[in-house]
Amino acid sequence: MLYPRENEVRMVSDLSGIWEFKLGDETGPGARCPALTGTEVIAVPASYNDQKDDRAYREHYGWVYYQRILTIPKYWEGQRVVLRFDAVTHQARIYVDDKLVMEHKGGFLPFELELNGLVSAGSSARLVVAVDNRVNHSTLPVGNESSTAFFGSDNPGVPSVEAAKQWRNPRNLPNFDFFNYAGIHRPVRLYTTPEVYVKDITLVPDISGTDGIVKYEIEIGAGKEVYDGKQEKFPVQLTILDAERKVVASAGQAAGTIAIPDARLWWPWPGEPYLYTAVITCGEDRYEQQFGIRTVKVQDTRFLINGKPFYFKGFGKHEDSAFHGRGLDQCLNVKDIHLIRWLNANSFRTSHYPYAEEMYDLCDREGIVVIDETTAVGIGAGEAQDPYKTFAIREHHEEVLRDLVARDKNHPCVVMWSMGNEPDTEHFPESAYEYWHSLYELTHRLDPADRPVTFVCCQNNYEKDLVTRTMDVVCINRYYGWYNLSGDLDAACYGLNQELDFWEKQKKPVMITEYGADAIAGIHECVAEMFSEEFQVEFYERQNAEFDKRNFFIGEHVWNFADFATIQGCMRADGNKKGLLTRDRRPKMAAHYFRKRWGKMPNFGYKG
Ligand code: BDP
Repeated sequence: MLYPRENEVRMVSDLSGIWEFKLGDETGPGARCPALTGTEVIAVPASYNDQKDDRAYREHYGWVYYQRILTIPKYWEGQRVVLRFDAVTHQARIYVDDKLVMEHKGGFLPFELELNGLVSAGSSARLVVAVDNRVNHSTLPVGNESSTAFFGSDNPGVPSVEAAKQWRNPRNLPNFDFFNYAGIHRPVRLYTTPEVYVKDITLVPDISGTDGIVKYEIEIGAGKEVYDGKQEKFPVQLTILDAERKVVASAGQAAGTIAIPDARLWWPWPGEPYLYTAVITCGEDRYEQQFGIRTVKVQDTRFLINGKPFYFKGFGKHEDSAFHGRGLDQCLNVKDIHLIRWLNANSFRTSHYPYAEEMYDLCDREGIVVIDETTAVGIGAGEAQDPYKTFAIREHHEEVLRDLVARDKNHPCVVMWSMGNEPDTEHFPESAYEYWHSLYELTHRLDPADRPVTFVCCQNNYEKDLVTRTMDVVCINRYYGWYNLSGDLDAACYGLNQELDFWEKQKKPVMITEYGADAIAGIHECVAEMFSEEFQVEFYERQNAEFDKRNFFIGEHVWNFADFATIQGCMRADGNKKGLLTRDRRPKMAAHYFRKRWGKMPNFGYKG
């Protein structure tokens, strides 16, 4: 799905601002939704949870309602008018003048609908967005339906959410470790296109000698018009511009291959992340799509970008900040990109969901490498239940993969897809293999550029796990010295080395996608113990020394870039404190340590 961009023929109107808001309950709205009364104010985009200091907001369970008037200007007559939601978490029902016009499941990817026929140019309509924040065994991310909550609400006296309702307010029991923020998290926009319009663009770059080669495909959509696909009626024109907007190549078909002589490549920072622009015209429409010329390939135990062995230095992150919750915050995104550079890092994973499109645009431009992850976090329910046989998630998971690849396929910053985080691969290894391996094949088929595909594996019995070793890159989350062998870094390094010996035999590239220790900023000790800043530094120093000895080891992503909000619980003091930075982006000692370490490590050839 193309990002809405304004130009000489397309208009974009951002509906961000103050909307009306009302908490609902577990009974969702039906086919009709009458006007809301007795509303409160709410900012869009942002999570609703922290906008009012009220437990009812913070811990809400079920539906909420957003309302505003939308107006289609008279001068948009004759245009296709589209209402686009970048992300509504987790489930949305859209009403135009009382009537249900669209439903969408999944809280981190865009969806849109044409308003032509619903609201005419020169008139207004009442827009209501109903949003459900419930997570359970049929949603991604996954919520618990019994007392096996991830952190916190783990009460052995509560056999199920249903039973708990007898004496406790119903609540979400996330099977993931980030606060279950909800609401309209990203912009809502109206945009126009001519009736015959550029619907989609696929650009697959390659390198041949000094030339850039781009395989392209342009899909044309038609509103009321009948698009017959014939060149004569709606000729498609593709023009490639360099960064100075000089024409470097052009073609007159909707699909083909185009060469860019003496191309400048997209390199991760501090290399030059050079971007070209594809300008597509068809009939009256015009759309511009930026892209980079770069290749990605896994070869033996190496991860190659433009043919050179890349070493990942960076983090798992979250979209998370004070007041906004998980809502888009462009200022924070720019700050984070600058901090990533300050730390001399080169990459991050969009743990544990697709991020806002604006962040990928920044990463394209600033040369930050991204591992793009789906919302599949928390698939597992212990040894008593095979999640792959009992959770109704497969169809939705496929849909998320499809929509994610369709949304992000043209970003040069995206170098690998992560199908999910820390599912159960240990208790039901065969089921897990069946599930993940078929999705792995699907993802390869979905991506026209055929990027490497992986998923991120939980600390487990790695000998039993049949899936992780079959991924293009083995991505492991490990907490030796924290959740196990707590505080004992000698034993932690021993355990880690045992495991690295195992992975070495698999002859695959391996990276650590999470490792870390909580450190509460300001706690200092001479003899480093858990939760102090000194312990966090020592934890990383010791384990990094082990990674440095291993040739097949292609990257280190610390957990986490910054402290972040989680559900309250006895394992969390005001959230997860494993950040190198505090939640308000102040560096802990470990940030200074990594800044020095990464400053000395090249992007390419670190392991020869
Ligand atoms: C890992 C999860 C991550 C958590 C982290 C932690 O992937 O989401 O935040 O542990 O416990 O298991 O800090």
